[in-house]
Amino acid sequence: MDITLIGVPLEEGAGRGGCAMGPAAFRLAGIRKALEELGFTVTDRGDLRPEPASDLSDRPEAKNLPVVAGFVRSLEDSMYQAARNGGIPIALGGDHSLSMGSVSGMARYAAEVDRPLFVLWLDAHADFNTPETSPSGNIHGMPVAFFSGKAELGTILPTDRPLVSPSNVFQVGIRSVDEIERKLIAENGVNVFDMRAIDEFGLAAIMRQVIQKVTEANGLLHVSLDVDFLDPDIAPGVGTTVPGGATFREAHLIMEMLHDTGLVTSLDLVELNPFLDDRGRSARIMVELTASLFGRRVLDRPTRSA
Ligand code: DIR
Ligand code: MN
Ligand code: MN
Ligand code: MN
Repeated sequence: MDITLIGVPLEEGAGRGGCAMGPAAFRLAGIRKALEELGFTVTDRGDLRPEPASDLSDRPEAKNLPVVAGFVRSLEDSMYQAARNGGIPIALGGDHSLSMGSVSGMARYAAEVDRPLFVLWLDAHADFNTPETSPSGNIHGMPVAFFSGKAELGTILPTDRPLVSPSNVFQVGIRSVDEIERKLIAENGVNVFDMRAIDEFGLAAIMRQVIQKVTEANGLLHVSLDVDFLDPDIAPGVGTTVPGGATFREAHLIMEMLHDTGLVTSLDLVELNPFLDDRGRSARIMVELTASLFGRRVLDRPTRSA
């Protein structure tokens, strides 16, 4: 099986700079070698070099739209092409606005092979703002609304592109949602498992539900991992830390359970800000989690139930 790495040095969707250094930090933390050791053939496509979209203009409620749009267009096509060539694309971010492109590209591929696309959104935030509801104007708070067709952001991508139904989006780890955003996720039927749900039911029970839904529908599964899903004590290298995040073991459990299903067909690693990191710890934990997702395990046998 082939894995394609796509660097996306985009930081203009976030409120502060630094995410553009993310792809370099993932490479330095050894993402390629970790995947090769698991038996994958890895192609690193280098970093995308987008053309800022000259047909779109900057506006206060969607900051840096032309730059974000340039990356999104380019990534949409790169993800689609990599999947179409039979590989698993991994977007190395870059801020979370890049998921407008990665998810849309996978939605195009899913429509072509006539299978539904599901998205597992691992994040402290719901990222379901629109230019009208966003308190910050930062586009990294809008990607889920965008690929669901609920955020009007001009013609970043064709309006007749395949969308993802919000009911096919599973959000896990959520603990910071804006006031109007809260109404939007409820109205649109996004499946939200907040930190309370994790505390109350445990991640294994939540993941079994997600896995069952995707399996029953014969779906493709895109995983979008925001560094701030993790507790800031273990992953400080992100601009929007929120206390009370997932632990090291909780995050690994998700990855290990997903690996056993073989459902995952694409991945985003986003919001890593190496400028804020502590000696590469956050980059390394993201690489470790990626290795777990693609099959690194402690023992060479299926986990037994106790
Ligand atoms: C906040 C913060 N909800 C916003 N969002 C994100 O600006 O829309 N922070 N995604 O990482
Ligand atoms: Mn996010
Ligand atoms: Mn976040
Ligand atoms: Mn592991």
